[in-house]
Amino acid sequence: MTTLKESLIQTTCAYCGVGCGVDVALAGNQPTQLDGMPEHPANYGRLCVKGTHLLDTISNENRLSAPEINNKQVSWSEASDYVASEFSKIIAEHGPDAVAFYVSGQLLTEDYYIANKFMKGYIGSANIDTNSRLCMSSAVAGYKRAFGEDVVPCDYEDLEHTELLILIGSNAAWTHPVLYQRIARAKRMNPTMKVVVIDPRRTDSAELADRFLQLKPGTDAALYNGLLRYLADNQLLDDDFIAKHTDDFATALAATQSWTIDEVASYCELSRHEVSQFYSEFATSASAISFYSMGINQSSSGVDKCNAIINAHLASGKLLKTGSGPFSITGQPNAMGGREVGGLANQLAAHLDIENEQHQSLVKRFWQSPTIATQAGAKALDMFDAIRAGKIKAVWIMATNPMVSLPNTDAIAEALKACELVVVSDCVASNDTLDYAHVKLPSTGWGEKEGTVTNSERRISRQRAIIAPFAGAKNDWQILCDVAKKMGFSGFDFTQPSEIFDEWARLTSFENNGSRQLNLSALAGMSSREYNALRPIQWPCIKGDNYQHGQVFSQNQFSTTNKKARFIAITPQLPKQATSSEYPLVMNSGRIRDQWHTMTRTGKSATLSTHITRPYIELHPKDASRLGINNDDLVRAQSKVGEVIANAKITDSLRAGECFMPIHWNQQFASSANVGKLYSSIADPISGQPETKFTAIKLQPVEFSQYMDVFVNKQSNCQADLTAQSDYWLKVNASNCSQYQLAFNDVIADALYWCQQSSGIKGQWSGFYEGATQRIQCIANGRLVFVAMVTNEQVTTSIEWNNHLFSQSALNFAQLQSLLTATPDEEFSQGRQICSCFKVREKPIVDAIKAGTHRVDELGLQLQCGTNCGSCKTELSQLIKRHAVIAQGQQIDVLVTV
Ligand SMILES: Nc1nc2c(c(=O)[nH]1)N[C@H]1C(S)=C(S)[C@@H](COP(=O)(O)OP(=O)(O)OC[C@H]3O[C@@H](n4cnc5c(=O)[nH]c(N)nc54)[C@H](O)[C@@H]3O)O[C@H]1N2
Ligand SMILES: Nc1nc2c(c(=O)[nH]1)N[C@H]1C(S)=C(S)[C@@H](COP(=O)(O)OP(=O)(O)OC[C@H]3O[C@@H](n4cnc5c(=O)[nH]c(N)nc54)[C@H](O)[C@@H]3O)O[C@H]1N2
Ligand code: SF4
Ligand SMILES: [Mo]
Repeated sequence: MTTLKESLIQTTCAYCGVGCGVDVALAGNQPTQLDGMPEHPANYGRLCVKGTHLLDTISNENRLSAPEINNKQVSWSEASDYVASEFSKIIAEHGPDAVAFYVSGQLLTEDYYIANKFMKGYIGSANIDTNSRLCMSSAVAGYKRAFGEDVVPCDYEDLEHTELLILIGSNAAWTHPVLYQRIARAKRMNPTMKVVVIDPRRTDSAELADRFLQLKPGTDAALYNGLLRYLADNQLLDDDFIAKHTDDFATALAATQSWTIDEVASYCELSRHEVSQFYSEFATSASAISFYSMGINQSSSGVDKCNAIINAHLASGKLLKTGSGPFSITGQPNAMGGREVGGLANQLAAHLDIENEQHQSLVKRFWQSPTIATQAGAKALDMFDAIRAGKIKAVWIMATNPMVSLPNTDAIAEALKACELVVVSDCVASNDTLDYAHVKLPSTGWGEKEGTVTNSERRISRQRAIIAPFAGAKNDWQILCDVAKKMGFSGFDFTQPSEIFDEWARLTSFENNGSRQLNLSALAGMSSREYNALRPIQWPCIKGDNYQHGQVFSQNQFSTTNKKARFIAITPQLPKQATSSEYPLVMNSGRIRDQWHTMTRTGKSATLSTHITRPYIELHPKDASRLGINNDDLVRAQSKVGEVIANAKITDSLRAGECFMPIHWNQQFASSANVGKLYSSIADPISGQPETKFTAIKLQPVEFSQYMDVFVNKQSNCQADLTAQSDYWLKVNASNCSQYQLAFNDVIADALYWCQQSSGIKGQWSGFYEGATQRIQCIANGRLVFVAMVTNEQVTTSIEWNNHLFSQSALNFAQLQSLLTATPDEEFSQGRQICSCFKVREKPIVDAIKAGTHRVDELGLQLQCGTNCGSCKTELSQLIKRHAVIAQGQQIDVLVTV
């Protein structure tokens, strides 16, 4: 017997900006196991639930095997000829600003570098923007204003050494779980460490909080303005730091004069005590970190919020010291890489300024390029406006799905429809944006690509291929280089990513002379072998410098002309999409634990899709009772620009008057659940980041005349689109079947006939009534292939149970009986899946809690839940709080260990 050669490849997780290292074991060419990389400084072996299930997502399902022009397959050579000639034609006729690239923080640095070089140095326009505009651009602008350069002045290690960790506008327990677990561990090791969570919603992240400040949405700048005033009023400033290393303190302080504790408390809708306690804790803690994310950035005044936070750290000297600093956490795996290479329309590569003549000349000379962009291009929202107005005539979208992620979806659809040429490079065959593509270019995806990414703490790691590229797919940098060469441009003769990286590293140090922190000179000149073997490394990494790699702003020297940091005077602003009597509720949006963005990848994993199986709108019990909405009812949310429908989830974790909806579901999975439809195209005037955490809506229950819960066996060869004839639908994927939850405005007279006709499945069909409910099923060759339940109110049965039934070659009598009565076996009626790694459901957990297990770790010992990736520990903690039977005088939070 021959044994397959075993090997191990080290790569980086495809998802969030924590940038965890992963070890993939291969037998022959097949990945067999995936674990956290023990020595990677981002995660030291840990992975969250998404990282743990990465191998589930590298299936060949939904891939394009060749490029397509107008839905017709063509060769790569035809495709790149076409894109090159169409772009050239449009540029010749209308100038370089008539074309645009819309790229993504999910590209690798090498891809991103080429895209930027192509547009800014060769096409000669700055019309290249990225989905990081929707994500990090406020943070970028905030750092740039304060420090003169977009530099995150903290490391993950700081999280372990801080006395006060402020999670503000971040649900890290779900979005950056490995960092959250790291914070949880630090807190256990240092009981004096305090955690404050600031969010209008009580999220899972609040489980760790000593204090939870449930502020009014959009008021964070006032909270931090008040903090600056408090520090000054109580002589708690770091006068020495302010004097030596900063400018403009007096004006920034003057802008805070009206923000007394009382004023802040009333504006933020917090109690006076909550505010003063937070201020005094910040002032008296030896160190403090403000860990911020989308609750701060995605705002019409996001940049000011970032600077209000930075101001407080500058004033107290709580930065550039262990355990301190304003720490903006990046979302995507390579949002930081994009910021470095100039993926945003208002910057050049290597942190150089687009409107600075010296910088323009520096980049142009380095590239020896025919031209260089000299003014900012269109930021994402403006780019799509310009497309709609016909000013931009060709757009090339790479690795992002704007039909879901940009606000005001209907306006984006209009733009794409109006555009002469829409080119989309993606690693899936269908998503909401590909529907509008004239040219579809199949890219390689995670696991097939080679290159680098930079994480939230400026650490560069290699992504390495673990499998061969999917047939027909090409790397993004290659696709770009092919087109650039066909447009007649030199400077794109790269044969491998190491050559691109080398050029990139050299650019960062070219005429740098200490003026920019972003310097990778120690990584320039690597051979391809050295590049392949590159270990995770933080920038700055300067050749021959005895100063430690990764140390920024040493001796408090910032990147401004006089080396001083700048205070910014902040006038807090409320969100622009304000409520009114017609639209009285607020809609907030964000992420869930087990899905990634538009679900093109995590949606492929049956395990990840089981934690939360459908889109929902959270609302407060008071609003629910006022509007006559019950839990699970279908509800319609309408704003000025669009509407969505999803199931209601009533919870007091929100403030009354506010709702929340996840961002993930889209037209591939549901008829109308894309929350982006509700937001207007309103953005921060400086960063251009859209306000996608706050819009005004009205909510009402929706009723249909008939509902159908359908399960179709994947082996049934059912090609028909069951959703086409329904008025509302939701699709959920499992390994053996797809579930369709359908609803109809008009009753279908003969549902059995409808199912037969719509599915096109041949077999033994049967249907019977129990009261108003009709159950329909079809068996083909002894195997169950179709099940439907037709009702006059929305009901759904367990997808896991149906999935299990579909896996059987023939059903036994008991299974047939249970099917007829729609009663799942005991095993499948255990409630929601809480722990995705060990598939532990709610019921056994609650039983154990009621029987006296009141610690998360003890639940793990009994049931295994939470003992692998730990992403569910916060939910376990919530279940303990909800269900523990507590003796009088006992304190529950002593028993909960996250
Ligand atoms: N599971 C999962 N993880 C992810 C992602 C994913 O899709 N799924 N995406 C990644 C990406 S790209 C990003 S950008 C990050 C985002 O990571 P986060 O920013 O942590 O995630 P969000 O859920 O978008 O929003 C965070 C919180 O902001 C709160 N918020 C809303 N308005 C306000 C406000 O006015 N003030 C304050 N203080 N808070 C407010 C929301 O209630 C929400 O709880 O997650 C990354 N990680
Ligand atoms: N309302 C609301 N809207 C939001 C947000 C919010 O909180 N609320 N968050 C915003 C934020 S922070 C973000 S980051 C965006 C994310 O939004 P998007 O970037 O639109 O979401 P993704 O689903 O990650 O889209 C990535 C696409 O790239 C493809 N892809 C993956 N890898 C590769 C690759 O290597 N090459 C190529 N060519 N394609 C690839 C995937 O198949 C997918 O189609 O959403 C934003 N929109
Ligand atoms: S925290 Fe999770 S999603 Fe983020 S990089 Fe690590 S394993 Fe991947
Ligand atoms: Mo993001």
